[in-house]
Parts: sequence; C-alpha cells; structure tokens
Amino acid sequence: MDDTKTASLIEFLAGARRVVALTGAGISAESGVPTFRGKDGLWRQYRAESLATPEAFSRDPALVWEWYDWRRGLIAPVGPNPGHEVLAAWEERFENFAVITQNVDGLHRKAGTRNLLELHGNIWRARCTREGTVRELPATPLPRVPPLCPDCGALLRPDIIWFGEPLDPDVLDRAFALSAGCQALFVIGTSSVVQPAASLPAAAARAGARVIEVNLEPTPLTPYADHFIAGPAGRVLPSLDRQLREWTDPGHSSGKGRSS
Ligand code: BJW
Repeated sequence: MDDTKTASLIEFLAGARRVVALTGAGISAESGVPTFRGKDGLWRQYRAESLATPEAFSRDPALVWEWYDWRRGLIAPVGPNPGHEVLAAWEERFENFAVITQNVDGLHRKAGTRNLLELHGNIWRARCTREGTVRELPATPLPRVPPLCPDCGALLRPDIIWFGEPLDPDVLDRAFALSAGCQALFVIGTSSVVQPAASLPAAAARAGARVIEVNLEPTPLTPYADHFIAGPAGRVLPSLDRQLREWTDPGHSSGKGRSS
C-alpha cells in the first residue's frame, strides 16, 4: 500500500469506534500452525478437504482423529504471535472491537481476546456422537484414538464444523450482525474461499464499512477490498498499531491529534 493510502487508512481508523477482524489460518502461521491450503496444507497424502468431513469421520474415525491428534500436538506448545497480540490489545483501543475467527486453535483467546466468535469450533473440545454433550479434551497426545465418551462409551468427535455441516446459527447471526454493524472490517490471513465466512466482508461492505485485507498474497476478496496490505500479519498488524499510536498520541512530533 502506498504512503498516502496508509495515511488515509490510519486517519480513518483513528476515528473508528466499531471495528471487527475476521481471521483465518494465516494469522496463526507465524506461531507455527500450518495453514490448510497451499504447500503446507497436506498431512501424509491427505488434503484437509478430504479429512474435515462427516463422511471421512464415518468411514474412518481413527484416521480423522489421528489427524486431529497430530494438529493438537503441533498447536499445544505454541503461543500467540504479535498479530494475535495486537488484535487482543485493540479491545482497549476501539470502543467496540470483536474478532471473528475461522481458526480452531484457541490462540486468540490465549492472546487475551475476549470478544471472540469461533465460527468453526475449537480443537480442544470434543462432542459425544450419541448425546451431543461437549467436553474439554486437553490431553495431547490422546491416550486413545479414537477417544470414547466417558459417560456413555460412544465415539467422541472433534467439536468442529466440517464441510457440509451448518455453523451454529446463533454464532453465525452474531458474525453477520457484527460485520454489518462495523465501520472497518479487517480480513486477515484467510484464502476467503470457505463459505459462509467468505460472505462476511460483502455484508460489511454493503453496510458501508471499509474492508481491509491483510494477506501474503491476493485472494478472491482482493479486488473488492478497499485496502490490500501485503505481508505477514505478525508484521503488518504491529506496524499498523504503531502508526495508529503515533497518530493518536498528542505528544507525537508530527503534531497530529485524534481525528474523532
Ligand atoms: C498469511 C500468512 C501470514 C499465510 N500472514 N496471511 C457456497 C458456495 C460454494 C460452496 C459452499 C457455499 N456454501 C457452503 C459451501 C460448502 C463449503 C464451502 O465453503 N466450500 C468451499 C471450499 C467451496 N462450506 C461448508 O460446507 C460450511 N457449511 C455450510 O455452509 O453448511 C451449510 C448447511 C446449512 C444447513 C444444513 C447443512 C449445511 C462449513 C465450512 C467448515 C469449514 N471447516 C474447515 C475445517 C474444520 C476446521 C479444522 O479442522 O481446523 O475450517 S475447512 C478449513 O478452511 C478450516 C478453515 O477454518 C477454513 C478456512 O481456511 P482459511 O483459514 O482461509 O485457511 P487457508 O489455508 O485456506 O488460507 C490461509 C491464508 O493465509 C492464505 O490466503 C495465505 O496466503 C494466508 N497467509 N501465512 C498473512 N503470515
């Protein structure tokens, strides 16, 4: 993004009160969590799309749980990176700030974000396939794969939304309401291909919000975004945050003050 566009974005953000961030796997990449698509998206010879389905789970629950056990093992020791940390701090900066994430890794909460919607569930929870009860499942590696419900002995499944499954309607309604009610929507580290999450930026834009995309590379959203900032989220977000602080700090040498 050129300097003039950055300056106009910073000025706009300095006066914004309702800001939302929609995040995807890219925000956790710098923490060491692999993304789904692209060269790191393969596990053994399987693509995520062929494992994250109810059909794959019915066919071979042990295989699907082995994949989740492997991913849980990767995620357990890692922490949030500066991208997650800036978003957590933005709850203080903006009057209303929320994170809507497609990620299941729990790193936003670990960073301190409280106003959080997890669209696709959470990898640290499991659901009983018979009774639907949800429980925390922190052990890694799992002592038994596939794990069984301690109450009734039925198979547990990850408490995650797979392809072809509906998202929690309450969570989805809140995500659309936040998007349609914000002044700025950041779309960070997502390929913007998975629905219905990929429709949230359009809902925000229709309602008049600025859409700011942060990604290593262009996506199907890029032509429709008001700003595209190319680069790793763990560097771009701290840089935006620094510029915002400089803008709003009355003691800053440029003499620019809060614009709202
Ligand atoms: C960086 C970076 C750095 C890297 N900094 N950037 C309408 C049209 C077409 C299809 C559909 C439609 N509606 C529904 C569908 C079907 C389907 C779908 O969208 N398919 C598409 C693939 C075509 N959607 C569904 O099935 C959804 N269900 C549904 O709609 O149900 C309807 C229904 C109603 C009533 C009854 C029944 C059904 C469910 C979707 C569930 C998605 N689940 C997954 C897996 C489970 C979670 C898990 O195990 O972890 O969620 S799929 C996978 O993709 C995962 C992710 O959350 C999701 C999104 O991926 P994401 O985050 O964008 O990651 P990547 O890897 O794709 O991209 C990473 C990006 O980061 C890249 O762009 C990099 O460049 C970038 N990057 N490093 C900045 N450092």
